Amino acid sequence: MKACIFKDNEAQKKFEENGFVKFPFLNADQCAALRNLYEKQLPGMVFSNGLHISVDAYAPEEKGKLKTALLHLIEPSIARCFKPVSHVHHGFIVKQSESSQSQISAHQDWTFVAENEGFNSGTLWIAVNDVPKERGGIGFLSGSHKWLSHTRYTPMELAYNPINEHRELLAKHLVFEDLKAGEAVLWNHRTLHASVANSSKEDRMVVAMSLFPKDAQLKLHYQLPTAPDTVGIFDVDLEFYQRHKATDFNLVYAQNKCPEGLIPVSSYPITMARLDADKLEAALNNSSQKPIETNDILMKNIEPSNDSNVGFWARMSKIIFQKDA
Ligand SMILES: O=C(O)CCC(=O)C(=O)O
Repeated sequence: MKACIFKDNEAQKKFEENGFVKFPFLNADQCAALRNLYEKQLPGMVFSNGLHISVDAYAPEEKGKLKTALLHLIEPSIARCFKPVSHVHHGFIVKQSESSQSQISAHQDWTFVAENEGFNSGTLWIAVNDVPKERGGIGFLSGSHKWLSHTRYTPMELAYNPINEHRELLAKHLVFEDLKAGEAVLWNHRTLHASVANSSKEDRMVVAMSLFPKDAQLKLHYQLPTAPDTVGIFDVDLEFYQRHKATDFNLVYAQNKCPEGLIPVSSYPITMARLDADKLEAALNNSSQKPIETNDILMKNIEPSNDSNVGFWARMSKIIFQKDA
């Protein structure tokens, strides 16, 4: 990998091997201060199906204030655990107690850096209270960052991802991590992950942000409205994702424009490679003996399916627009 993220070699090794790693991150005082911040934010938090995601619920100015308040408490831990990193997309991800619809289905996160040049980015997901599986816990498909190596682009309502039609199968192989308050997980944005509904009697309080090495340029991968079989790559500044919500890109696309009138620095064609369900299942069942190779599970000579109407992104649209996607 071009740039290491963790100072601790063991954590870095696990992150590279498995695509996620759990580690101690906050002390008890930091957790207590974050719980206070959460209590102050709670009256203004918008929930849908028991789920609040600050980065998609708040306006840019509110996001900026929350980022400042969070980093004031968290920055010492970032400096302790990580080599020089940049971070974007700061906020709470809350699941209300006994919210039977608050699950998030299996997905990968967007591409934020030049992964093809060896850079990696990830989500830092910090448990402010204990997060066992039944409190909306999170699971990962170990090693999937290595073979699900395609880019993930916007607008999310249009984007093709070969995992879309295999979510249920993939979800059967997730490894769930119980977190204690103050522990965190960093996962590679390529790693397939999902979280279950909160069936416990306590709200789940998590703080999350996206993290990447300081020397990596932040990118936006956006399907070009003027050439819809092509994804444009845009260099964007560190406040770009604070100025935008995930759903903004679809609105800009509908106007036949690029976000903020930006010009792509490069582009690539959308390939629509599909995965063969039987080969994928066999590879997943056999993955402790033989690492999965993308080429071994690709479907040959089959018409592509662009079913983005299921799963995480459809769910996000539903949450954000308050309607069926
Ligand atoms: O907070 C959760 O339950 C899941 C979050 C997630 O999947 C994400 O941030 O990509």
